[in-house]
Amino acid sequence: MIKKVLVANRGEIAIRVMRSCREMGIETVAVYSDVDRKAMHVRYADDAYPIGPAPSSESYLRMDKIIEVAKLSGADAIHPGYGFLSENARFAELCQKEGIIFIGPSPYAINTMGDKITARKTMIAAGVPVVPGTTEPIRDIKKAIEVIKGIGLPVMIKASAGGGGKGMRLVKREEDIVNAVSSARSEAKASFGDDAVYIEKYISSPHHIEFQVLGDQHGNIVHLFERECSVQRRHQKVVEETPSPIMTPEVRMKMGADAVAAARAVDYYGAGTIEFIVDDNLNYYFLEMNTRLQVEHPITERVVGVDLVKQQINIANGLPLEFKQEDLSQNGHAIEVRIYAEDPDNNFMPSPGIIKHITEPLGLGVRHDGYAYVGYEIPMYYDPMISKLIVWGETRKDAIARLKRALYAYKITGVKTSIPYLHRIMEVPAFIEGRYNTHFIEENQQYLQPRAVCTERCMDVAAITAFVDYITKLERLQPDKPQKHLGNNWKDFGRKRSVLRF
Ligand code: MV4
Repeated sequence: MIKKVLVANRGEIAIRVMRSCREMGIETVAVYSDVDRKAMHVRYADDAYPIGPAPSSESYLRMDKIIEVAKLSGADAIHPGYGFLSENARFAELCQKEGIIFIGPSPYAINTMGDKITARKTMIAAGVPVVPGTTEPIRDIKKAIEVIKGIGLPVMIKASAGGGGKGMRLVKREEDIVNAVSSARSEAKASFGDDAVYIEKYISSPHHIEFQVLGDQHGNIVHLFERECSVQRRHQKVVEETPSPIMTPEVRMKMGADAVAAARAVDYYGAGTIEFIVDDNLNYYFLEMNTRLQVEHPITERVVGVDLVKQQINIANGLPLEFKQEDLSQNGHAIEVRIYAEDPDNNFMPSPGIIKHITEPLGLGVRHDGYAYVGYEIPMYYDPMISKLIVWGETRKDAIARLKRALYAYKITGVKTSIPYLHRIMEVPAFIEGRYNTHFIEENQQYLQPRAVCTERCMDVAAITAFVDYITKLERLQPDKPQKHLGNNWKDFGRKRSVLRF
């Protein structure tokens, strides 16, 4: 049984993984780059080892160094988190070879799903619906034009090694085919070292709905229902919720069964996600499988009541799943928003810097997964996500109200954040009504612009601090004069100073 886990990651996810380890009585080892010496995950772990300079290619992506630290520290398993080495089949293999448990799926499953053309073929063989298109890489441009005429324009040209939008081209006109294929090809070559591209029919206003799956090493696979992830900006998710507001019980059952079939087709074990695009008539198509724990996993944890990291560790230990499909159900509604160190009022420019103040939201139904603390410098080398705010409510309406309450209380100074932008999203009619697809952000620009200053009272910590400073100064200047004129009503002071923008 696993006794010590090396977490090959940083930021909120490293801490998230260590929390479950601690609850399970498992020791933790952190690794860190030079700029992360003072990072929270280093403080949280039982043990911490430096692995190199700031660029991830010289630290968090260095398989050799990470394996070396695992051996040195006596870790018997490695959890890769998300990003970095989490979907690297060679790393999973290397762990195996070195006698270290990789807390994740088999190298075979990672490889098969990592190559989108192979994944499509495998899904077709498994009877899982895929977007109409090709199952072989395009070799001959003349043949490609024939195929596209057969499918009908518009189409998408996609890189087989891609995912997440890289190496992807939308083609609307026949005369653009040749250029689109060649530019997709060269982008794929440059990004992935593999220029294989394929064709899919374009689904015009899709929803992005994904299913969480869990499989053990004995062939048991269950799904933990869906996550609606259509609120995205430049292929970056901004808001995720479960259940999806557009789902029906019938379609949910069918998609869940297909998600399990998709996982079964690669003998999947571990936690994974099947991504579907879904049109307005609830026709759905397999898009890709993510063979890792995802950023948005907490909404599933909250609604289904399962600790996904604990399950990953149990699965890696070879234990059978402790529940069957019929034991699982969705309870209430959860929403997650991602807080980025970016300036939403200045084209989402990254805003690295030192955290001067942070008040995290608390209270009933609120979870905050982060890693920032006062004095910490958000480095510019990694993903600018600083935290995730996850709320639960009995209904979708309750969850939205709770999220707005939590965003109201959430204060970060020192860096710009997307908090005001997230607040604005919660006021968009289409979001409130649950009528949105992947075009939500572009279609609702008018609601998402910075708003006029709002003069509502805001009793934030900055205001209270400013008041106390003010009184202290007065008392120092006039020690004999009781400061009665302001009374002890700091709320007045707070009201005067408050500037709440969202
Ligand atoms: C598509 C599509 C429409 N039709 N494929 C974007 C990222 C990558 N995972 C797949 N993506 C898409 N593939 C076909 N055949 C539209 C998108 C897409 C999208 C998908 C999910 C979430 C947000 C999106 C934003 C733009 C385009």
